[in-house]
Amino acid sequence: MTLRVGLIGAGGMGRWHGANLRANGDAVVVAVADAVPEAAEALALAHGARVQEAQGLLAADDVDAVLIASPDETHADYAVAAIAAGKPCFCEKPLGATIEQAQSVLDAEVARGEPLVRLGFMRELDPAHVALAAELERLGPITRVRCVHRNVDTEHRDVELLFAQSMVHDIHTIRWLTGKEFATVSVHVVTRSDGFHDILVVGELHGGGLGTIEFEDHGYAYEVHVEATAERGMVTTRAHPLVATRTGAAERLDVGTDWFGRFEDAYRIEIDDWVRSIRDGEWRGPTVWDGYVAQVVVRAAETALASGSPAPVVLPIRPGLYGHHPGEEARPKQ
Ligand code: ISE
Repeated sequence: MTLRVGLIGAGGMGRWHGANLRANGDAVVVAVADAVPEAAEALALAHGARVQEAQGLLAADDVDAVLIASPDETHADYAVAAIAAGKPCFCEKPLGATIEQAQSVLDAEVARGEPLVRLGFMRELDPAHVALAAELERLGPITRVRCVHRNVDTEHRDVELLFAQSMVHDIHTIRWLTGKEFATVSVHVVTRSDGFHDILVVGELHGGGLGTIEFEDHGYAYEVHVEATAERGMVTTRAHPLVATRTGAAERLDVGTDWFGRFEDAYRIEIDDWVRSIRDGEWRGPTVWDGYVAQVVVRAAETALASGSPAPVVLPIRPGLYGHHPGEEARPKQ
């Protein structure tokens, strides 16, 4: 049966996910909500859907599942409402704009006792990341994960926002690959003369190992790489794209300037997997717990930045609902 989706947020991510839902074939967007009426109308028209305000959409009988791609600070309230309505929900990252917002979704889902929200940490579905994780399985315990993340921002975001909006991805990658939680984080930031930043986050992991994040907000291109060292070797993702062009006796790689190109496949695969998982009645993918933990690490990074010293990452006990860490499932015991 076709999955009828209510789409909240008609900006760039909403349009992108909407296009992937349409391409999926087993899902249809039936309602669109956005604070900007013209944006909602344009996207609704493109899908042959109706425009509806978010609370009505969440409650509507003909909306089987909800996709949240609205501004960050609205994610948590809509996710809590989707949980209250008992509807499967795909929520773009971050889970909330603050740790308190993220906590409210965690509390709601734990109280309901069933996972309904899948978080948009799409790198878990990116073929390069998946291949890297598979290779690592042969190489013994991971000792170090190095994440490199370059953006081509034109607007200045403050460092706290870069942690919360951008580096949450890298935090999740480190947790997902190692199956370990952060114990401490330290942060080094150099602000350039143009106001953009070079940031280095060093995380010590429980049970041993290091996770590092090298981030710059205004680089020469959009790039995301991972290099993971294990006891018997090292694996690294290759540069995007898949082809190199030689002309004029030189080789050119069009690396791109945004995440839509780099993660095009990952976005499509995560939406296809979300639709399939609902149809199969089998919940999977990045969890509310993953989103919450990423924000606890972000809070520790903010503390480390302010104090200039490493800050501990203090987590509550993982609720039973989230049974195991995603990395524990992905990586067999070695
Ligand atoms: C953006 O919001 C994303 O989610 C991208 O994946 C990330 O690379 C970028 O830094 C964020 O601003």
